[in-house]
Amino acid sequence: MDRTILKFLKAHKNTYVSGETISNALGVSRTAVWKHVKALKEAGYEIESSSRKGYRLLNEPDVLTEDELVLGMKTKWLGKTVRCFETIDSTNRYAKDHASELPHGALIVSEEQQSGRGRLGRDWTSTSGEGIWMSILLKPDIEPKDAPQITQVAAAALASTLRRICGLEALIKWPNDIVVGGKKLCGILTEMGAELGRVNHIVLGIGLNVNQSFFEPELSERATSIRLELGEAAARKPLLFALLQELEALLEPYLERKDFRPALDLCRRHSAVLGKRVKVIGRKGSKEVLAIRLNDEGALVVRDEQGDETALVSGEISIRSADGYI
Ligand code: BT5
Repeated sequence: MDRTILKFLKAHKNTYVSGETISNALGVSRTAVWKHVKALKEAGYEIESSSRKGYRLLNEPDVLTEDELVLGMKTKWLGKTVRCFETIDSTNRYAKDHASELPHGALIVSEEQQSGRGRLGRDWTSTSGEGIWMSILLKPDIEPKDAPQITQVAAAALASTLRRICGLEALIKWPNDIVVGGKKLCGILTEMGAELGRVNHIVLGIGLNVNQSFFEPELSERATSIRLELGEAAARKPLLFALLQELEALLEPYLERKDFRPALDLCRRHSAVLGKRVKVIGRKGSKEVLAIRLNDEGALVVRDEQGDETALVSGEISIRSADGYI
């Protein structure tokens, strides 16, 4: 579909523009305009047509299509190359497989994922049209050991955007969850392609529950959505644009000057675990400790019953509160 006609209608939203005006402005035939408008209507756009006055765009569907994302993106470099899917196995898998041909900052979005991935081979439920399921490809000049900081930058951007745009008390459950009211609203999966000492690419995967009105029994105890929290549906598009802007603003100092401070400050301010007794679950079992602080590298410093302090690096660790999910 020709994006220029949609762009023109958006620029004149709620006012009539004649087929002739559009055809003259864009150098396309009136029949082509008519055909595009028909296709847009079929895609869910509410457009009034009047033989006398022309066309009037009244409402746009909340779809995450390439047209919508390209036309609405407010960032400088993040998400300037966009790939959108109706359905896919996993946007992280796609970003990884196409990492060599896609540029730094490319955005992959799908309305649905059939095999959405969590960490350590776990699944991520990604029902159609109800969330933001996306991956961002980054080609940063950082060392592999610092890759977990990208997860922290994303968590900071998510928490602050969800607070600002949705008014939610979003907290960061180190290292990769955003929780609201003790339930998981969002998960982050950062995967890396690296050689010895050098990062080739990072795939930053974000799954954000937006409009689910219920979850399957195995998730309902611990998962939530923006809709369940606010009691009404939320528009995904403006949220996605705001999130990418915030992410870009926090990534820039980090990628350009290794300045992790702005993201770290947000992670500290909006932490769900600091000052709490938590259970740290690793490969070798679990242990109850006190979460004391995030150090300057973004590692979680915990103190055990003997008073010994350890800095945990995110990798393969999960955290639970002493008596529940958090
Ligand atoms: C995560 O893993 O939280 C990372 C999730 C990343 C998903 C995004 S979506 C776009 C991109 N493409 C992908 O294929 N993945 C990324 P982890 O901390 O391991 O948590 C996984 C656990 O969260 C599961 O075992 C479930 O218990 C729970 N879970 C699954 N789906 C959920 C959902 N929609 N909402 C809340 N919790 C969920």
